[in-house]
Amino acid sequence: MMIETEMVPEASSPTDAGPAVAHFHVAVIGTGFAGLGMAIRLKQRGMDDFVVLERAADLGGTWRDNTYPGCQCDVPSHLYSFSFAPKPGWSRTFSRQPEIWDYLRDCAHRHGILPHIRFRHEVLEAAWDDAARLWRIETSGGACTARFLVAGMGGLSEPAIPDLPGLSTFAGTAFHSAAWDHGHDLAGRRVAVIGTGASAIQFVPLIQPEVARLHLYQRTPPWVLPHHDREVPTAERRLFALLPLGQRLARIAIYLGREGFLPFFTHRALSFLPERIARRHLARQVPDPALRARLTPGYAVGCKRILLSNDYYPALVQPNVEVVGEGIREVRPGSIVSADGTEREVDTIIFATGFQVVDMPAARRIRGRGGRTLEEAWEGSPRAYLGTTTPGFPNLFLMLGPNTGLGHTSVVLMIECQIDYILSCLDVLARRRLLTAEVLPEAEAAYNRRVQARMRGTVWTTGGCASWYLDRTGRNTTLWPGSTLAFRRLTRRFDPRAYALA
Ligand code: N01
Repeated sequence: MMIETEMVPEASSPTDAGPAVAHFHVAVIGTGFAGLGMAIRLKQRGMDDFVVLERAADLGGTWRDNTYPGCQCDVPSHLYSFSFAPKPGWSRTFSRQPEIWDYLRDCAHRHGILPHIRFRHEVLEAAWDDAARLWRIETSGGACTARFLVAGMGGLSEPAIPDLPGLSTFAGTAFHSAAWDHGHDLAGRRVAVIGTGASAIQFVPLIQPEVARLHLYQRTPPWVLPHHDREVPTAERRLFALLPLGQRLARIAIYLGREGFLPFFTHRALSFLPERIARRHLARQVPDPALRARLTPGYAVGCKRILLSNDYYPALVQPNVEVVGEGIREVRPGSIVSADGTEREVDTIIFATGFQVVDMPAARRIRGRGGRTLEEAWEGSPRAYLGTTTPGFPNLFLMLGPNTGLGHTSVVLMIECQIDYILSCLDVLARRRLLTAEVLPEAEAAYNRRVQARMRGTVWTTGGCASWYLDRTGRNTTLWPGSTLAFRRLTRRFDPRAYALA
C-alpha cells in the first residue's frame, strides 16, 4: 500500500518557527542495515518524501567502519541479508566485511536510495516540537524537520575506549578495532591487544604472524566454538541465481537451525551441551594446561556472546604471543604495567574493547516532550515498547532499540519486523488522517515487565558473567529473550490501542 503524505496544517507549518528548512514526512538516521532497510521499504511502497541522514561520507554503518583484518559476520550470509533483497552469489557461507559492505552499497544503488541520503549530516540534536507536531533536526550539514523520525544508529556505532591511567602519555600508536589504522604497518611491532571479544578473536590470528610480540590483555575469557565457514562453490551460487526458490529454502533451513539454538540460551540447564563442545575445541587446540586454564571461562556458555573461530586458539599458542590475565594498572610512554607490576614494552596498542551499547551517545541527542532526552527518560536503563517506541517521544521509532538484540541468530530479522511495524503505524495514521502516535506509558511498562519476566532463568541473567547486555541496574536491556517468530507476531501489525493517537 502506498503511504499518503499528510497535509501539515497551516498553523503548525514547519516554517513558522523561523527561516524555511526542508521538511520530510520521514527522516531516517543512519545507513546501516536498519536505516537502509527502512529507506528501501519506504521506497518500495512508493514513498519519496523521506531523507536519510548519514554522518559519514559513505553508507554501511558498522560494516563500513569495521575494516579490521578478518572482519567477518558470525551469522550465515543467506540469513544476514534482507529477505527482500536476496543475493545468490555470496562467496562464503559467513561473509567477510568487504562483501557485506558491497552488498549494502549495491542495495542502496539498486533500490534508488542514494538520492535520498545526505552524507556528512551528523545528527547533533533532534527535538520534538509539540506545537508543530514534528521533529526539528539539527545536523552538521544543516537543519530539517520531519513528521516521523526513525533512529537507525544501532548499538555498535560508538567505540568504547577504557580510561586507562596514563593512556594520554603513550608515545606509540593506539587505535580501536572499529577505526583500524591501515597506515600503521604492524610488521615487527610489539603490540598490545586489549580485549578478547568478537572483534579481537577475528583479527588476532591474522596479525599474529606479522608482529614481533603480541600481548593479549584478557579480562574475561570468551567461550569459543568451532566455525563452519566455507567457500561457496561457483556451481552452488549459479544454482541459487537460477533457482531463487532454492535460495529461499536454504534461508529457511538456516533460519530454523538457528532458532533451534535458542533453548541453550533461555534454559540455563541446557548450557552444558555447548560447553562440552567448547571445552573439547579448547582441549584439542591448546595442549598447555596452564594456558588452557587461563583461557577457560568461569561462566555459562552464552552469558556473553558465543564466539566462533578455528584459528584463534592456534594463534595464542605461538611463541610470540602472551595471554595476560592480569588487569592493566598503568600505561607509560613505551609500555604497559599490569596489576602484578610486570612492565611490557609495547609500541602499538589496539583496543578491541567494544562499543557504548547501553550508554549510547545518541540517547543524549534526542529530545522528546518538554525537552527531556532519551537518556534522561531512561535513567541508565533503556526501555521501549517492542524495542521501538517510547512514551514522551511521539513519532519516534528506534531501530534495534532496547531488547531487540539477539544472541542466536540474525538481527536483520528483528530489523525487518520493526520496519513492518513502523510502516503499519504510518498506514494507520494516514488512513485515519492523524498526525501523531505516542505509546502509552502503561503499555510500555507492561510490555517491559513481560520481557524482564522472560529473562528469568536465561543464561544471560543466571550465567554468572558481567556483560554489555546488562545495563547499570543489572537488567538485560539489550537482548530479546524469545524467538524471532514471537517478535514477528508482536510486530506484524501496529496496535493502536497501545498508543495515544492525535
Ligand atoms: O567487543 P566486546 P567487540 N580493560 O564488547 C574487553 C559485534 N561483532 O568489538 O569481557 C580490559 O564483545 C572485554 O572484557 P570483558 C558483536 O555483537 C560482531 O569484540 O568485558 N578489557 C571484552 O573482552 C559483538 O558482541 C561480529 O571482561 C576490557 C572486549 O574488551 C560486538 O560487536 C564481529 C576493558 C570487548 O568485547 C562487540 O564486539 C565483531 C577494559 N577496560 C563484532 N573494557 C560478527 O561476527 C572492555 N574490555 C557479526
